[in-house]
Amino acid sequence: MYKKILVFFLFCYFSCQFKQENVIRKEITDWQFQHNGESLDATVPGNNFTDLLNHKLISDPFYGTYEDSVQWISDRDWNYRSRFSVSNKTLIKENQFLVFNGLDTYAKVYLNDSLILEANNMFRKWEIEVKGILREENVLHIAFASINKIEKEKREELGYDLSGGNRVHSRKAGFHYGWDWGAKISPTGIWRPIELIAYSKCKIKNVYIKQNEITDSLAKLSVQIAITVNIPGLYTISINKNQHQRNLKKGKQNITIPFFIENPKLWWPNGHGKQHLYAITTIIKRGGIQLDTKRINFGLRTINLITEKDSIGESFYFKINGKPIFMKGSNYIPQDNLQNRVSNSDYLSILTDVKYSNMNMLRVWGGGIYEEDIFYDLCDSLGILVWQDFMFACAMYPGDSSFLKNVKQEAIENIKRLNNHPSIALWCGNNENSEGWHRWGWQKKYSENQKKEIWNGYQKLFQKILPNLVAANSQTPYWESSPKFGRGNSKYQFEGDAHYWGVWHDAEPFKNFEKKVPRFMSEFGFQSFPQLSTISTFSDTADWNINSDVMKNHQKHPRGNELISEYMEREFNIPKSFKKFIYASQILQANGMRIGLEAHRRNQPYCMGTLYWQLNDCWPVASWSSRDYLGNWKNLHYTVQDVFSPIALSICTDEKGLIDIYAISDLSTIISDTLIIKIGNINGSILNQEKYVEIQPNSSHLLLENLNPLKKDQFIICYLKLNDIQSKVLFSTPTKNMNFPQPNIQTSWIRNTLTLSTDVPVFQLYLHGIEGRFSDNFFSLLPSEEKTIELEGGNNKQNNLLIWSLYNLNKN
Ligand code: BMA
Repeated sequence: MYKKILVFFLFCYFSCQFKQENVIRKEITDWQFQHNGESLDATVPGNNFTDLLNHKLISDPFYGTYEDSVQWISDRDWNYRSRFSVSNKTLIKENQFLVFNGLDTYAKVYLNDSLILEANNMFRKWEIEVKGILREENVLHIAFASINKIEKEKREELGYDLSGGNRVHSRKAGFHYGWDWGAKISPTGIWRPIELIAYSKCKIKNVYIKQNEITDSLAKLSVQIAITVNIPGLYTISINKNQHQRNLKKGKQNITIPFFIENPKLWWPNGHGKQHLYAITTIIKRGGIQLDTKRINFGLRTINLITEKDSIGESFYFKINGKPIFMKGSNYIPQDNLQNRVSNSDYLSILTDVKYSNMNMLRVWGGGIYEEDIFYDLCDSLGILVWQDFMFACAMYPGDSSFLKNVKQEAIENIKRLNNHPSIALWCGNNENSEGWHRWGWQKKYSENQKKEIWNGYQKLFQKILPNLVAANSQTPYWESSPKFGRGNSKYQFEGDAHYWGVWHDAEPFKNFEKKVPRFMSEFGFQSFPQLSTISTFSDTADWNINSDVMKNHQKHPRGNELISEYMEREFNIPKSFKKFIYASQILQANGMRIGLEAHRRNQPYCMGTLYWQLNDCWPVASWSSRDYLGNWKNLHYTVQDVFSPIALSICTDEKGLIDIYAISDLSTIISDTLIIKIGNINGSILNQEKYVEIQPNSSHLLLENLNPLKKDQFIICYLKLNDIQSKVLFSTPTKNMNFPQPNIQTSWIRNTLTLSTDVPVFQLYLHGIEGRFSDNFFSLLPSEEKTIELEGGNNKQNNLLIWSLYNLNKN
């Protein structure tokens, strides 16, 4: 399915890039890199790691403990060279530019031995005029300096350590330096394409569609065009079919042209309406000859972040097109340390998974990268709002003028690159810098003057420069730092967005998710291990023990395995078998996170969003992700799909074990249905109760309260009959105390469709052992039911299917 959508998407995507007579573009693609005195073929876009890997000069750093063996790479300088020819047609153009879309990170660039650029920021795009240096035959040489060396020099210059370590001196992805879910693999190289662009008369630099007013009958827009002109005079600018004459002066200038759309169709996030997109094509002509064109896709929608004082504290919610919307989503990190390995189909696959798990928001976290254009294009078409952090995370950064100037340019370029995307919902200054500074003891090691200097730098950047740039270049809200307050300040429950890490870091019980509900949860999480097939890609069966060196290297949180085991003991008898431990870790994560996700949704409108930590992985590792590095859905991802469905049921208990049942709806109409409550004994006898219910729109709503506590070996599960919605299963005691009988599960296959039935209730039924993705997994099955599952992308080895359930876990 992905492939068909991808081909269609790419067709639309590339057919938008028109060819121009006046503007010539050429990508510089033939590259070599230098290693130990030898010149070897290089891949661009790419980096030194993938080049060394392609030449088999290093072992796969994701495998075993090889990560350690590649650290020398960041101590060295790296040289890349390309020889390229240029036609006479290009050389006669008045403007000739080399455009570097991404250099990671410290690079001196020489064209035919002339130094044309000294780059120092992987997040910037550099456009360098090369007329007069460019020849028919050219050598482009990029000398990348060792990251480690430069950072050390910068640290010496400053005279003290900044929290976060030496990485803060470089404008480079934070996660390259290792994270509590990430390997330390810090590539260097040309990570985004290099193009030669030549033109004469004029060129459109940028087009921004400003939305002035949208009513049911009319959208009033201004098309803001940044343009460079060589020959002054009268030009025709057409916006779609409307032509406008403008006298343009020589040089750079901005022109604004009004544009109207009658009976506009709005863009809505996933689950709230269609993602209607419009296209505006700007064409510039002179004397009837087309000189340049640019097509912009955009959506019509308003977005407001509402932060208003109220009787409890201060709200934090998003209004889209005037409607308050509960945000359901997760935190996104880069998909690989080596970005050139992330393909368009990887973007499509992860973002369709996001849509089908009923999310409407992703937070692009500040320790990664400003994502590729295709990421935002797909978010636009799938209805995924993007909370976009600026790339600053868990640290204090330098505040000197050259650093701030560099960052300012980075911010302008990225805001302008993204400001037409309807998916962009928020620009956020940083991840946890303010929280770290105020509540993690960072200030202790500094003198009063140093503290002042560091905090001044913070204020300049996050309270002045960035908010001003966002306001000047977009219509998107700005938020200084996520979270507003962490768990170190009790205000986190009453105002702003929160990162609640009492569960996990402080080993608090999962039930605390229900007690500590904030206004908007932008991070909370719990770890699990990835699928066994993913573990197999980096280990031998001999390493299959969570304490082996290899497994420990693929667990980056210092207390990760300890915490998983501590929580697991509360719920299960810790399995001795490695495979069952993996299975149990995923159940633990999914059940625990479910408590939080449901509590947040249930508590709307007090709480208006939940973004769990974290959607994905950048390498195969034990982590908080719901979808592992290879794209396998962990138990949590299936659970998220369930909990986030437009109508959901939520069961919870109080301290006395009394049971409440809630319905939550994102729909805009009242739904009538029959609530079925099944209270059963795990041996099979089940009592059914039915109740007619009306589910209110856009709300959370109590359907039944104070049901009697469950008795020994009992469970409860609820359904909405017409809407085919199922709640979670609640047991009378922790799983380890339940005496699950051995089930006899019947299976039958018709092609890729599997039908299952059972003689006794089974829970957390886990289909595995064969390739492919099951349409559902980790579900419960009762004796009276038949469950049909589709297998996507299987290899026909259906006889290898293995089925486990909680019975297998308790049997150990
Ligand atoms: C959050 C994130 C990350 C980290 C995660 C888990 O606060 O912002 O820095 O990976 O916690 O510890």
